[in-house]
Amino acid sequence: MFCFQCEQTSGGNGCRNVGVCGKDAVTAVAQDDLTREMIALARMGLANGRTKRADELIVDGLFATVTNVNFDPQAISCLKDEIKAEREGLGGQPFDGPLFEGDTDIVSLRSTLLFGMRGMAAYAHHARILGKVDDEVTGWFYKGLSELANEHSIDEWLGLLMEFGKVNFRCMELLDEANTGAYGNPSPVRVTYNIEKGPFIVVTGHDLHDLYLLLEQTKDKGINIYTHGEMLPAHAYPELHKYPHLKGHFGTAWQNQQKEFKDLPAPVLFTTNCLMPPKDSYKDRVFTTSVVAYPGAVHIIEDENGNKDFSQLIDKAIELGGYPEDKKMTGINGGDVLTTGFAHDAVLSVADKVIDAVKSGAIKHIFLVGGCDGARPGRNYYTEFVKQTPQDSVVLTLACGKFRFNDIDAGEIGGLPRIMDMGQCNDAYSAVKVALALADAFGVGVNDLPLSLVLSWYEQKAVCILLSLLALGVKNIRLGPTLPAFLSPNVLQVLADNFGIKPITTPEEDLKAILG
Ligand code: SF4
Ligand code: SF3
Repeated sequence: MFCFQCEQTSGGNGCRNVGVCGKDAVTAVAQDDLTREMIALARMGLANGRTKRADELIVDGLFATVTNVNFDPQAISCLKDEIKAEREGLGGQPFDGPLFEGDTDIVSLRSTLLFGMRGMAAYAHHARILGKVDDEVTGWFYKGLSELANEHSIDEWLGLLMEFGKVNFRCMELLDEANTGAYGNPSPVRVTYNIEKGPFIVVTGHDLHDLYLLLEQTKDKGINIYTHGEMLPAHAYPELHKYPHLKGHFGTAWQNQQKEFKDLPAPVLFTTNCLMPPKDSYKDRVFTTSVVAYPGAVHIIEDENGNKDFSQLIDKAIELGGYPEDKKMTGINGGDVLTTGFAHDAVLSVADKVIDAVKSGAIKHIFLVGGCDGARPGRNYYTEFVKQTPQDSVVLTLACGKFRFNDIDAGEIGGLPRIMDMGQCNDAYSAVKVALALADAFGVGVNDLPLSLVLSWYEQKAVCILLSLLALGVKNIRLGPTLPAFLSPNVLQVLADNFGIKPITTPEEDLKAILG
């Protein structure tokens, strides 16, 4: 096996015998075979026309190879066989070209495009489940996968990456339309860390529709629902918030799950990444759905009408019974309340206030501190960075990296909290929308705003978001905790020269450089 798609890759250059994430060689090889089958199907589709089934298989196949999603070689092989059958049925040829071999810079650029597409596939999948598909987005998966099999100059690869970044921005917009169309526009809410006594279920991942289905099926059953990780922003959507048994939030970011789930008297439903190999202490409480899978964990399937039967999960919650008494919990910094819901609609509804505050100097700087969390000790940078931001600045945040600081009470500016959670990683769409609106109001470009992006990455959704930001012309992004192993020195240099992208250093130095 060889895999270097995520930030925790072995030795900072590649996992070779087994993944640091727990992915074994059999699964890794099966994922490479699956990727080759998707390339073959995409080439066929481009030449002879797409089918609805092929559209879905390509999106789901790419999503299944995202880090911490699917650890089940059998599930991966089944997907691969289905894709192969679809291609053969349509008369397409197989593809057995290289994925990660060849000239270092070309491997780097090809891998960047592949990993970006894996991230975008996750977003396209969530949007499709809510009935939203977009021809430009779906069509680009065919184009992008086909291009992986073609030879290109470095400039051509960079052109493809920028084109992809724009399409991924459209895909995030599509998912925003899907989520807000189904569940309303998020509005700011305070979410408790307290767990009430009695049976409960924890839901993690990004799929709001899965949460909705479960809320419906647990109505009036005496079972409470708590979000975990990237599901936190669900509380802000009116059509989900209205369920009185959606009570609060449990736990912090994904890398703490083995510790946090150990003694949990409740089952956990994984709707997406990041799933870690479950420890024996809680293996029987892990339930997966959609493209997430782990050998031995109960997998809940979707029927032909798009429904899911969660009765096994519900029975498990009743069997485990929850805590005998209400339980007080806190975040990493000891806070017991989280706020979320500052997506584009909420922020733009107070745009006048924000603009006035910037004009008057009450808000001197806006930071976007967002992205993935992970296990590396260096990620403490983000906690310290936020703690050291001056009182006359605002911190916008999104994705799961925020659990390092979102329970800190950082105070308010002009009635707005200083730390504002815009949502999940895909809500980077909201951040861009707000930035563009501010730039418009001030009659300047985005790069001329008193705005700095300090991002953390771990898996491939961060890759597609980064490419979108670059494609939109956002410059001087600080990225950490380490730079991607799949970016070769030459490719990195091009990104530094063209976009001013730079690695994080220390909170003190970076703040000084930004504000000085
Ligand atoms: Fe290694 Fe990351 Fe690939 Fe897992 S996803 S095998 S940790 S590079
Ligand atoms: Fe987190 Fe896995 Fe990336 Fe959606 S849940 S941001 S790491």
